[in-house]
Amino acid sequence: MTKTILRALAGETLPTPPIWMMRQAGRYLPEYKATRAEAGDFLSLCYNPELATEVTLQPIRRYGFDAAILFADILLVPQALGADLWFVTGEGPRLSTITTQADFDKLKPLADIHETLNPVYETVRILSRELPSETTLIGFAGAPWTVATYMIAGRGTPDQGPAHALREESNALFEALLDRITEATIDYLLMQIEAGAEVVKIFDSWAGSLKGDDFRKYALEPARKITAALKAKHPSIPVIGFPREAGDGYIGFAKATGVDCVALDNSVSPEWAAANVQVDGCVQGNLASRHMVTGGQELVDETRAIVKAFSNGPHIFNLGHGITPDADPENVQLMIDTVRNG
Ligand code: 1CP
Repeated sequence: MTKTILRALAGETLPTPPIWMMRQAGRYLPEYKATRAEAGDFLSLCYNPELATEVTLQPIRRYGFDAAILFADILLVPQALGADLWFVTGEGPRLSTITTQADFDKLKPLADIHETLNPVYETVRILSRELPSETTLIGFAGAPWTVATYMIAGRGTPDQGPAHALREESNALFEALLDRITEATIDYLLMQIEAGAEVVKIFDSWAGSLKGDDFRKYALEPARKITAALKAKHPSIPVIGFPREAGDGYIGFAKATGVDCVALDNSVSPEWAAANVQVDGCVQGNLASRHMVTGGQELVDETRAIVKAFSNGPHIFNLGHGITPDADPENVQLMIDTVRNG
C-alpha cells in the first residue's frame, strides 16, 4: 500500500486528506523542550542525530501524523558554506553578514559543505529505519532567496530590506550568492534523498516580498533549477514548493517550477486556491496557526471548510505556516480528529 502522502503527491484525490504540520516538532510540546534541554541548545540538537531523530519522532508518537519532517533548520546551509551562526534566546538567529565581494569570496567551496551537514544525513538514515511503515519522511531546505535574506542581513528581517538593497545596488554579487546557495541546496537535498528522504520541501518563507520580474527571477527560477536537478537524478521523488505569501504568484507556480505540490499560506482562501492552484495538481495547507492557540468551534469550522474546499482534488492538510510555541497540544488533536472524522 502506497503511503497516503505519496498518493496525494502523485495526484490522487483521497476521501480523507493526509495530514502533517509545519514545525510539528517544536516548543509547544513539553517532550521537545525536554530533549532540547538535554541537547543544550538548538544547534546542538540539529547536529545530534540521535536527539534530532527523537524530536522528529515525538509528534508522530503523540499524534500519528502521516508525515515526519526531518528536524534541522534552513540556516544550516549558510553555516555549512562558512557563515557564523548562533541563536539568541528569545530573539532568533544571528549570522555573519555577506554584503561585499570579499565576504562572498570567503565562503567555502561546495564540496566542503557536507563536513558540516553529515550529521543531518545520519539523522535521515536513522529516521528512515525507525519511522512507522505508513509514515512518509520529508526532507527540506530553504529556498535560495529566503536563505540569502538571512545571509545578507545576518538575522530575520520584517521586510527583507538588506537583501533587497543588495539586489538593487550590487546585483551581480546578489546573483552570485543566490547561485551558490542554489548549488549547495541541490547537493544538500540530493544527499537527503540518498539517505532516505521520500519527499523534499523547499521553504521560500519570504517569497512574498519579491514582486513582478523579481519573483520570476529569484523565486520561480531557483525553485525550477533545484527541482530539475533533483528530478534528473531521482525522478520519482516528489517536491513541495512553498512560496509563502506569493498571492497571485501561486497561480501557475507548479507548472513554472515543476514542483509536484504547492504549499499555501493562510492569506489565500481555500476556495480561491482550489479554483486557481489545485487545478494544476496537489496543494498543501492552509489552516491559520492561530487556531492552534485559540481552539474551539472556530478551529473545527475552519478545518472543515478547508477540507471541503479542497475535496475535489489532491490535498495534504497542513497549517499555513509553523505552529507557534504558545499553541495548546490539545488543539492539534482536535484539528487531526476533525480532518479524519469530519
Ligand atoms: O528554540 C528552538 O527550539 C528553536 C525554534 C526552531 C525550530 C523548532 C528554529 C529556529 N528552527 C526550528 C526547526 C525547523 N525550522 C524545522 C524543523 C521541522 C519542523 O518541525 O517543521 C523547519 C522545517 C524549519 C525551517 C525554517 N527555519 C524556516 C522556514 C519555515 C518557516 O517557518 O517560515 C525558517 C525561516 C527558519 C529560520 C528560523 N529558525 C529558527 C527560527 C526561530 C527561525 C525564524 C527566524 C525569523 O524570525 O526570521
